[in-house]
Amino acid sequence: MTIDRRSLLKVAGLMPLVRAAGAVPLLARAAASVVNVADAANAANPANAANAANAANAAKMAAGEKADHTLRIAAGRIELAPGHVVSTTTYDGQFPGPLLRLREGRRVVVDVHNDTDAPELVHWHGQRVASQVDGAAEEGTPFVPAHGMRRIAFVPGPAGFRFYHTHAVARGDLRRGTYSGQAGPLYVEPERHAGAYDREVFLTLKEFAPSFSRGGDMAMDMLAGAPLAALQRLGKAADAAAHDQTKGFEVGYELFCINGRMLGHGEPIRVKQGERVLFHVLNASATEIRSLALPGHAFQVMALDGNPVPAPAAVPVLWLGTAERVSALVEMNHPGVWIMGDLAGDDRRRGMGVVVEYAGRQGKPQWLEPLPFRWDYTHFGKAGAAPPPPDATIELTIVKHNAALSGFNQWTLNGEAFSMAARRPMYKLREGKRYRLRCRNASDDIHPLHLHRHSFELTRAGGKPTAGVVKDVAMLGGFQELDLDFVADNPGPTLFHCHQQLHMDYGFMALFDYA
Ligand SMILES: [Cu+2]
Repeated sequence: MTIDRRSLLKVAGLMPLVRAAGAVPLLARAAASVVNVADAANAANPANAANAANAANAAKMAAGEKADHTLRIAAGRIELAPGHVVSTTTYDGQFPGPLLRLREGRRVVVDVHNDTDAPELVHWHGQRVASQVDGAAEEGTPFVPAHGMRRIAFVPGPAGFRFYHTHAVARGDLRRGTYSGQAGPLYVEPERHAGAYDREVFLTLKEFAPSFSRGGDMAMDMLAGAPLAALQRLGKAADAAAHDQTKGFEVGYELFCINGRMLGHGEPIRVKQGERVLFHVLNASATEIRSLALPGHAFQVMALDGNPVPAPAAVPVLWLGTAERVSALVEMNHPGVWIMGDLAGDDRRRGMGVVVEYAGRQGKPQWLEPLPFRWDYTHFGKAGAAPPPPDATIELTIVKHNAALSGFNQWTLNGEAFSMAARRPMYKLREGKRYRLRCRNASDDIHPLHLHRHSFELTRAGGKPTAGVVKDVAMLGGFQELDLDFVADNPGPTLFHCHQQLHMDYGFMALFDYA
């Protein structure tokens, strides 16, 4: 089954109309049936043509201008499997939210309606947008008022696999923030396509039915690199100084799903031998690190967080911190009926997987445990290349204070927990300069670190120098260091934080501003 690339581009503007599971077989049918409608819609919308490549500027939006996309935030119920219906807040009544396909450089107008009782924020994760549009109150983005609407406009980019999600603070309310169903995939179509593949499949990994517990079972030994003694000493000192010697709350989940369906309850991904499938995998978890394996198959990693990697490489397992994306090609060369799923057996048995079924094959889906494998970003980097030296290095030392806030762990960066009341910029950036964030983790947790409105280049991970891997979220291992370089090329308040909802809600944030 081959999707014609041109047809896909043509239906870009209509994708929000395709409701339901977000898997690409649907997309393929849509491509065949609505191309003419999409063309007509584009032609009928002068905003698309007239404002192509214009800078996003809310003030310029004519009152009568038609929105290219509408998102509706509302309480709803989603059926993950028969007997497993969850009540949560979603976009357009579905989980994941509709796959939005935008064109790089072509301005879009989006109307965000909020039918809930609480103010909301939609964050355009991984895109180079203005602070007013980005969807982070910490940066000054206005809320979408409860029972209200906010119209925004921006120029999509950079090209690649992005996503959108709520940026509301949840703290102790597990119905709020990224614990809810407010997440959806977004693809910014590049001007030119690279890579030979037959079809694309978008997979959104997500847990529901959260609850608090003491202690967690987060995978710890899956990242390359070794703990640093100096950071372990810092962590020990913080533990000794804590008033409460117990561990803080963690979040666990009862239900797990891919594209909104538990393993065995969604449509299988139907493939043919010899087909080359490009999987776009999104970890939309609030707190968890996820893995994905397909027995007997290798993933050829082509892009991380939507950005092509310098050295595509084959791996047996994908590992994704919260909010990370991996685009990986799989050559379907091992016929059977397989479970593509998480390595965590409990999570897989409670839904974290999807069946891959070869044409003409039947039977019970099979799972085989892959050999142990450590995830190493530098595998995909430029070998031997040295990144340009930064103009300045910003050191950030991360410390956990056990159960310091009513039983929740508190997080500090250089001794400071982020305060929304103060919103004090930790550092003033100069436009055009290249900065290195040297992140030092004095805790045993893995932190998926996220920089808003900018992409960064990994320059050292797990103790190894690297270059050319460009991301917007990267996992920092327990008691490890991670160097992230970025160019200050998008003025405005810019948020840096751990994407683990429990961490960001309890101090693990820093605000940068431009001088
Ligand atoms: Cu964290």
